[in-house]
Amino acid sequence: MSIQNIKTLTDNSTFDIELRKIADKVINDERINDKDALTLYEKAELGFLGILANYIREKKHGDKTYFNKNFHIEPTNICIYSCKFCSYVRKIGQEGAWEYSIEDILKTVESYKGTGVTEVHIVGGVHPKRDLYYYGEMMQKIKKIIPNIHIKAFTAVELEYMIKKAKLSLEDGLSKLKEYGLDSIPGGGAEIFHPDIRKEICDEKASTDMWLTIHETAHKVGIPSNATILYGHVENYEHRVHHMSKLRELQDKTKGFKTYIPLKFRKENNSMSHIGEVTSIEDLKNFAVSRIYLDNFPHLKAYWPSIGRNIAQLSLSFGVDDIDGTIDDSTKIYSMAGAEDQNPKMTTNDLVKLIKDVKRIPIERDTLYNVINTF
Ligand code: V47
Ligand code: SF4
Repeated sequence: MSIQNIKTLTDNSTFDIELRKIADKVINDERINDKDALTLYEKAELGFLGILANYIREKKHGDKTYFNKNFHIEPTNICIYSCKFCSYVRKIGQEGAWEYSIEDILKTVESYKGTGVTEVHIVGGVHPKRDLYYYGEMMQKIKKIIPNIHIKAFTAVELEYMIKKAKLSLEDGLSKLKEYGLDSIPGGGAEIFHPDIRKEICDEKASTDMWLTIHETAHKVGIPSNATILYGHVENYEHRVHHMSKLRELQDKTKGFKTYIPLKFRKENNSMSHIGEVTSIEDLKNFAVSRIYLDNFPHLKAYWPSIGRNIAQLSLSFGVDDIDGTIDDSTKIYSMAGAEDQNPKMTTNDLVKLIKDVKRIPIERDTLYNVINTF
């Protein structure tokens, strides 16, 4: 069904008046408010959401669907915090803990030399003994091996700790990291901003205000970033809208966010397993409402290792225009939490096929969405 048909459908007097008003706003390029977003979550059926979200997606990007050639480095899973949803955290000396040395990491980087990767995504636990200077040295050495690689690294949670440990202000700490080679900041650590839920699932780590301030300061010193939400656990729709409202507000101010990445809670091997997981319908619905609400975010990403390839492919009709990258089996966060892909890895051909199979145009991008190759 096209957007014209949506008009015909909603003009029908039996159609829900609130949903009709929201559809009119979308068609007229007007921003929806928090109450509208809640109404979409609570009342709208999936097909209706898909049409509105797809209308926005195609207006912004046409059929273009972005991916990149990337790999992850997770220097350590040792962390001073114990977020309840985290399946991979370990304490020093605990079975299953890892801490790679800079030499180990450089060996990994060396193995990607000449392969065409454009991005390395580096995140891990907040290790009590590792600091800003350690990670600075690591980044400098990485760039000696692959000078043009984009380093997207450290969640706001890791950044808060390392900058505090270095006794620097946020602005000075981030500027220093930029000098060392930090090019952008990934969206992790956001989880859910509402204080009631944040307290329940990750009480100890960086607060909502701190997460937002770190991203705001990063944007100020010229470091772009992403934003995530961890959804599908104990939060309700109001909490999700509250989360997005904080991001939309900051983006109005700085325009420094590149992409929004909803991350579905995966339940294996963590202390929230009993909660279970939401359905794939809920995943698609959440992508669609995110696309409709976050009008100032250029991109919406479905991170395929977290939801599986099939839902990532379907999401391309629900507002998503980016499916992250090749990954090359280099992240453990989702395999340890029970995601479908136990060894997440896709070749460029796999990604191109996945995108072309749903009649979209695959675009290899760099981290900042400059086009590298159109397929
Ligand atoms: O902040 C941890 C999430 C995040 C679980 O910016 C879990 O391009 C679900 O932020 N179930 C880190 N999620 C990953 C992340 C990310 C991933 C891909 C791309 C980008 C980007 C950022 O992983 C954490 C947390 O929200 N996480 N455990 C779990 N059991
Ligand atoms: Fe540590 Fe991050 Fe896991 Fe929380 S989610 S316990 S901060 S590694």
